[in-house]
Amino acid sequence: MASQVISTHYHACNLCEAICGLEIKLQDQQIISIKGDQKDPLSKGHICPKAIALQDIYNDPDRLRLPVKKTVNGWQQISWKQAFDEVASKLKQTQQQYGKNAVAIYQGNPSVHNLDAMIFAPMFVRSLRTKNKFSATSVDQLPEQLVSLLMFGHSLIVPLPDLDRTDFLIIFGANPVVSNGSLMTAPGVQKRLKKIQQGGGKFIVVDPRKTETALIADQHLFIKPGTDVFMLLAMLGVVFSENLQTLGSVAAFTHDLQIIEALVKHYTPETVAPITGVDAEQLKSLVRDFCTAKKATCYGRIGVSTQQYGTLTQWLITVFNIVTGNLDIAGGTMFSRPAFEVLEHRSGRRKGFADDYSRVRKLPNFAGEFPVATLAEEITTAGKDQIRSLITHAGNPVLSTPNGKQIDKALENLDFMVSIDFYINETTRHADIILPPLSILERPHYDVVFHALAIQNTSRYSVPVFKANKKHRSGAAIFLELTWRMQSDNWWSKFTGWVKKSILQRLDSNWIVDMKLKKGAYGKSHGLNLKHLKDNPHGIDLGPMMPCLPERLFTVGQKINLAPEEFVAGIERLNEHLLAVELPIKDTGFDMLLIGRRDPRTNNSWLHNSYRMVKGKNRCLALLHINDAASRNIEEGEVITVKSRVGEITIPVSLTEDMMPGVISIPHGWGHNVEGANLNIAKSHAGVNTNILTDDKLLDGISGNAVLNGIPVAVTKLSSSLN
Ligand SMILES: Nc1nc2c(c(=O)[nH]1)N[C@H]1C(S)=C(S)[C@@H](COP(=O)(O)OP(=O)(O)OC[C@H]3O[C@@H](n4cnc5c(=O)[nH]c(N)nc54)[C@H](O)[C@@H]3O)O[C@H]1N2
Ligand SMILES: Nc1nc2c(c(=O)[nH]1)N[C@H]1C(S)=C(S)[C@@H](COP(=O)(O)OP(=O)(O)OC[C@H]3O[C@@H](n4cnc5c(=O)[nH]c(N)nc54)[C@H](O)[C@@H]3O)O[C@H]1N2
Ligand code: SF4
Ligand SMILES: [Mo]
Repeated sequence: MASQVISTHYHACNLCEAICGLEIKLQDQQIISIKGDQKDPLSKGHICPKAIALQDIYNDPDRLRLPVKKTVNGWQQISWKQAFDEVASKLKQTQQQYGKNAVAIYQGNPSVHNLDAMIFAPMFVRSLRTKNKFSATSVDQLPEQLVSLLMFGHSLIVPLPDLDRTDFLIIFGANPVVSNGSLMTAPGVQKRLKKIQQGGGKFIVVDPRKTETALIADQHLFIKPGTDVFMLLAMLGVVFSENLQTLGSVAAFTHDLQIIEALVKHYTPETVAPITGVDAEQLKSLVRDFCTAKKATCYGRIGVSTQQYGTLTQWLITVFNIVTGNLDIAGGTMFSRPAFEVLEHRSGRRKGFADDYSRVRKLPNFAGEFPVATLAEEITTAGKDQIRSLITHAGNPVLSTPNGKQIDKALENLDFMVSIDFYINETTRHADIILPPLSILERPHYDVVFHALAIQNTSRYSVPVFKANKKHRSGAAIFLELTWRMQSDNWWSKFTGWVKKSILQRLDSNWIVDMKLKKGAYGKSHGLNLKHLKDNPHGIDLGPMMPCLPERLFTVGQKINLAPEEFVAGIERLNEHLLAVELPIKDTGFDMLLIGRRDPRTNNSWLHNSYRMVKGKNRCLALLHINDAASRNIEEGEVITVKSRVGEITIPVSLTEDMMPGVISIPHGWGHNVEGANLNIAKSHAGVNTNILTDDKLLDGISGNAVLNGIPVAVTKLSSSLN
């Protein structure tokens, strides 16, 4: 008989950047409800439809709990000892035969949502001594981080829109009503946006699609994909030509305003309108309204980061915030002060960008990593330092990185691949061994990254909801064991037997969280430590963002570099680049531009194994303007062919007036219909991999970030492309 005892647990949702607090009720060790924690000082009860997927992941029979090995008879469970022995021996064999750089690692997005990975993965990565490191950064926020590095001196000083106190917000290329916000941890973002309006403020969306966010905005401006840089140049042009510039509180330590003025003066709303599609008068009033608002902030995200001028666009957004006097003031663009400090002084030996170049395509590294768009060719191109073995951690590059077919094929060429992941999916099916860590509800959590990106300073620690089975391993244990084995030729090898075991046990994440909290900004002032957080399971409010410049700058002389030379040179090359993009479109019939989107019940590529997330009508659809459909004789619901330089897919279409004509939108993360993956997704809901179309050769020219928006494609009716 079921016991009546119901227990209540508080835990963070780690699926997206909103880091909502959850109230989870259990009966007989079964989850009976997942609700928003009303007392969480940041999320205040907010959750989205994805939160319940945590229950499905926990219960999912397809989720691996123990290591598996690929054999001629399929996947077989093996012991942890055998798994670690074989992984270490294979990786070392590659190193001995071909050198350290022949082993590569790719870390996916959930790595930054995972406490164990944040603390222990870096040590493991260092133990490999390879320069072939890759991550989801280069299909995501690389431009923002590069801008922060060159302007503020550190890649983690990320400017955040002070949503709760602003009067005027411009959003470029983000759809926070669906994505729940990114590089802007702001759970319940829709409520916060509505509050701006209720207080008499406004927000405006600039996007090639009239999105869910645009629908509730005060104004929506359609923009041609990839042309935001021109719109921003013209916006800055208006600031200077109408003499609206002011550096405000950052004037005393901001360099090079005159370089910006000289750079933008050729760009007027009228000259850029034919490129961007944005009406000149509307652009002018946007700038004037922004400059007359008391507190204003301009924010851009994935749609402007993962495009051809991603870095320049993110740079100009930050410049726009600065030269209108809105940096480091309440209601403008500010910086967090997290309880767990993420800014560390670097040695100064390396600058963190372009310290090294990739072997095949000579792409610059950032924070020690190369752009993932070059991973496939680094595996398939023969020569010294060719990648022979690969480790993937919490990632699915086959579905998430450009030219998906190419990377899928390249993974077949590896001598050895190990994945640290709990699903056999489109990528990990190529692994020889899979090492599964505990799921989120079985492990403690402190959000190192997203507290640091939150628009309100708070701190919260979650104890595991479920006690882990002793036979299973945490991510910390996996990384420590692998580090120990890969470092066996140095100091770590001196420790053996119980000494090693006790070091491994003591070195859990909790100890480090406690130390960091005590040493951090609120250690003394608020008595913040692990015990204090355990005693306050809803989390602790540490107040709104506060002005913190120039103290928080890491640049030489603590100055803001308004005009880093790499970016200025980028603008000077802009016109040449534009020609280069336009030409292939005209020559090849790729006359439409592909962009992406997200769906409320998806999380990149990996929640689709939860039936509750995919049920209902198929949502992996191409969105097309009715006129583009009419001119191609395409009807609602029909299957169309979309073709790019590198690939071709077929996908059902949904017709709308909410798309800019000439633009097609397809969500990423789908395409589960492949052989060898052990996922329980019906064919009708497997969707299509849009990254078969994105081009690994099309990159943001400055950072090497992948271009995932603004891909030239040809769109045809299925039958007409078959003849
Ligand atoms: N066309 C297009 N492509 C895109 C984007 C786009 O907008 N358009 N967006 C890009 C962006 S922003 C991102 S962040 C990337 C994401 O790309 P990736 O990071 O490569 O892919 P994910 O889908 O996040 O991969 C999740 C994997 O992590 C595993 N996982 C989940 N939690 C854990 C954990 O705690 N530990 C371990 N070890 N594994 C775990 C899951 O089982 C799954 O296999 O996709 C990018 N790709
Ligand atoms: N439900 C759900 N939430 C998620 C995720 C998910 O997969 N599902 N993924 C998480 C991750 S990893 C991230 S990084 C964040 C991303 O969060 P967001 O940045 O909000 O991402 P999107 O919702 O894809 O919004 C990008 C927008 O850019 C627009 N766009 C495309 N090209 C251009 C262009 O050239 N110019 C302009 N101005 N706009 C353009 C698209 O139409 C789209 O509306 O979301 C996170 N949250
Ligand atoms: S918004 Fe993000 S963090 Fe909040 S419940 Fe949904 S997936 Fe989880
Ligand atoms: Mo992302």
